[in-house]
Amino acid sequence: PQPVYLSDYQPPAYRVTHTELTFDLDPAATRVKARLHIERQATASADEPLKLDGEQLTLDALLIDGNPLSGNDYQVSDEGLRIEQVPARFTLESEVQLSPKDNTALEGLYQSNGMFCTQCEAEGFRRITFYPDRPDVMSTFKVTVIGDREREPVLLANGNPVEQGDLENGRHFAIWEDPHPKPCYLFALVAGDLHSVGDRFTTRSGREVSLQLWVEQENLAKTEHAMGSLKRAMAWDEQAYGREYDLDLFMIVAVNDFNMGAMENKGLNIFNSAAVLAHPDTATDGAFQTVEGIVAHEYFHNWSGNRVTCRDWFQLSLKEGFTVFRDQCFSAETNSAPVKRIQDVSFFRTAQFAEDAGPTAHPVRPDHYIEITNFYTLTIYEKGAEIVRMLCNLVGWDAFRQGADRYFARFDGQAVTIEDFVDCMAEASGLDLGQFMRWYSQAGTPEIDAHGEYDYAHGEYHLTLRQRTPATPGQVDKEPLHIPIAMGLVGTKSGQDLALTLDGNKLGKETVIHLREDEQTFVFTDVAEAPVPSLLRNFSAPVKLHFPYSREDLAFLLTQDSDGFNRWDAGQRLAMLALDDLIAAHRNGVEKVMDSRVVEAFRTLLADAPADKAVLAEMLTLPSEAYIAEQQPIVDVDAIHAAREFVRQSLAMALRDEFMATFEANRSSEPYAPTPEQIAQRSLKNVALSYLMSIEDEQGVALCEGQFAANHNMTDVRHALTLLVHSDRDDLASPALKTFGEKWAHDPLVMDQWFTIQVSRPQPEVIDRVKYLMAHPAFSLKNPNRVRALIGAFAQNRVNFHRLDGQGYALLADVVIELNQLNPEIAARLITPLTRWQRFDETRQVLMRSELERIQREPLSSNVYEVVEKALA
Ligand code: B3K
Ligand code: ZN
Repeated sequence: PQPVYLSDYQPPAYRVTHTELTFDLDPAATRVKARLHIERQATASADEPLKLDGEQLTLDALLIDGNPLSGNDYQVSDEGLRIEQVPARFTLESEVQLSPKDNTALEGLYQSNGMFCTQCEAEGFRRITFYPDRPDVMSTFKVTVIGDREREPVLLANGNPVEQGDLENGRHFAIWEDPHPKPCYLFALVAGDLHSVGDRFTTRSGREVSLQLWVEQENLAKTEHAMGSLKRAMAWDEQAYGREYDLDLFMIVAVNDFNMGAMENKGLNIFNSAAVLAHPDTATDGAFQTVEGIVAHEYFHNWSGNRVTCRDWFQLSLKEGFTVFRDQCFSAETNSAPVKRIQDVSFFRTAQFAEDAGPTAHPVRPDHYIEITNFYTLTIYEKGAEIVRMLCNLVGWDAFRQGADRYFARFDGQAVTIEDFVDCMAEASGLDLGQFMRWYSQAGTPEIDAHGEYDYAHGEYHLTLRQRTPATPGQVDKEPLHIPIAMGLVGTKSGQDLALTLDGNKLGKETVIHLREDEQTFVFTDVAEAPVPSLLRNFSAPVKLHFPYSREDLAFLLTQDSDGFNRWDAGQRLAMLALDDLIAAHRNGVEKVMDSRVVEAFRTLLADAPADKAVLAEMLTLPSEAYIAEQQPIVDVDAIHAAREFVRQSLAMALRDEFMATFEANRSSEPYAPTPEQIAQRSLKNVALSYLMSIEDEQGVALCEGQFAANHNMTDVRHALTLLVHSDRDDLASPALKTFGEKWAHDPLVMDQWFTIQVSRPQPEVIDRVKYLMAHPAFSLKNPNRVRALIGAFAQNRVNFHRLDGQGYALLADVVIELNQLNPEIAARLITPLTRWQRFDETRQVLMRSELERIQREPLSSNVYEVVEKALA
């Protein structure tokens, strides 16, 4: 497979102004007729051939302006169709045949539970018909769907319904028209036995929009939360960005087999059922929040992605980074803002930092790729969102909003680049964002070494910052970035933020300093008392910041920092210092001793609890094993697990009564609601229960059993079940698992949780459980959610996946090899943990590499090929 380069971009020679499609649906032999209205661009020469993308299609007819072409007039290859001579303006008609039921890759037109559905982004449309499958070709669409009246009573496509009726032989049809020109990756079709829940939304200019959520009958009771989320998102986009919806109808469909979370097809969003269905009995608080966030994300794409789209796939972060930033802000406003930030950053620093430090590291705007599907990454999405967040903070909200208005107005209906977006921000703010653009082209996580000195004699604080970005594959030399660092100086006597004066300018009590050089010193004057600096507040830039904080400094910031995020971060840093010592002790076979400062810090937190219970729950949660691993030069999974367990148990023993009191104080029998207050209370209660269960406290175990049996809501049930299964009390765990599995056997989304809980436990025989569950009748490699729930979850089970006998690696490689044939996109994603082999000890490195090599010897899809090749390079 050959890479595609950004520098090779050429505008299209031909555009499609209007697209007419007719689908005659059949599981094994769907016929697609296309009538494309095509025009040569003024810039292209008359002898420019017409090249259309097309894969796995059987071409049955081809006509230009009504005249059939003969075999000499065109060529069909694995990649598509080429016609040497075409007029400047013409209609091209084609008829192809394809087999949705055999489409296990879930790209293009496929079947899920007997229902027909599509996934076209990025390059799935070429599996539906011959077409210029690139985002800078935008066309209006008219779509006729013909299906079986019994099997497919509901026939949906983008836009507005214009006609429907019956045909012979039990068939019927529906015609849809989408007046907004769109790239073909936003095309969608759904047909099946679906049922809908309806609602309405009136836009602020008075347009009545009909909202429909289409699901299988048994899921009708799980739609309320998504519908509510959609209406909140529609209102938020009007209020925050002045963006209204632009069609009379907005539809969401839930499907069980889906590679990603959801897809923003114009007017017809298609969702993984896991990202849209939620009911208190079946979904956890976390799942409710995910549904809200993804519903909003896909809705926001209607402007950031659909009305204004990407010129080419290198610009993917233009729509994804911006839209993730938008959904993060929305969720922050509807939930607890500090907790949303803590959770996002915590995930980011674990998973994106690891990606940025590994063999598949790439810039937010990559300059080449082999398989674009591999680039729907944390870097494109989450780091892209962090860059947009920095932009917003740099220019300020008002200028950012003006810049966004400009962007939407200027580029409406166009396919544009990241420069176009940043230019609007530069124009609206008057700032020079030249150096800032490096964030898009430079891969790797910048590291900042900071140190500070207080000069008592002059009342000055000198803060020196040095930045460097480590080399990443294909990018050895890095240039300094423009890094905004939000900060304050917290007085050690007063415990208050001190007034900041820099270069004679009075800056208030919090400011943003701009690091642009390799090294810079900032001298704050009139600093009345010795401070502890609070740096990178609210994670103002996606960097690793090192500052030689003492444990006393961190304990101080934990209670005194005015920035909630940094209070949490100080706790994490304090715990990390203790964990580092314990990891070393474990490796050296020395007795482990708990750092009393951590115990005292936790005691203070529990006694003097912050008002936001959700924040407290986060503060009481230790860094995850994955995050701790990220901080180590060589990952020692066993030492990390042992050290973390030791800290958990020490805290539980020392603060047993406090945890018990916290648990009791936060129990509630109120009817479940996914409100921020209830979610906060449940998380705090469940964190306390986790501590009690870590020492198998007798009363704690009874409370855990009771919580499981009470069956009040899935958050509490799942948490209790997880704690039982992860404890050594098999006498309690086995019957609980059995009850749960039998009760929910009919519900795939709950069964996914049942699989995950079992394969995440730390006990070593879990590998056998994974093998046993792979043979379970409810397991299937064809369902991505199930694969993620079982295999994906096992690969996150750090002590067991990284077993020294290599069985964990071998199991994953076996699955990847099989999935490579069925679903290359999912196969390539699943390899990720193996690609991180450089981070482990020699023995594991050898084992991991040999599994990668075993995969490499197979005939590979371009998806898997690209990942393995990078991992072994
Ligand atoms: N835009 C889709 C991505 C789907 C791509 C799958 N290969 C989801 C989203 O970001 O909203
Ligand atoms: Zn998106």
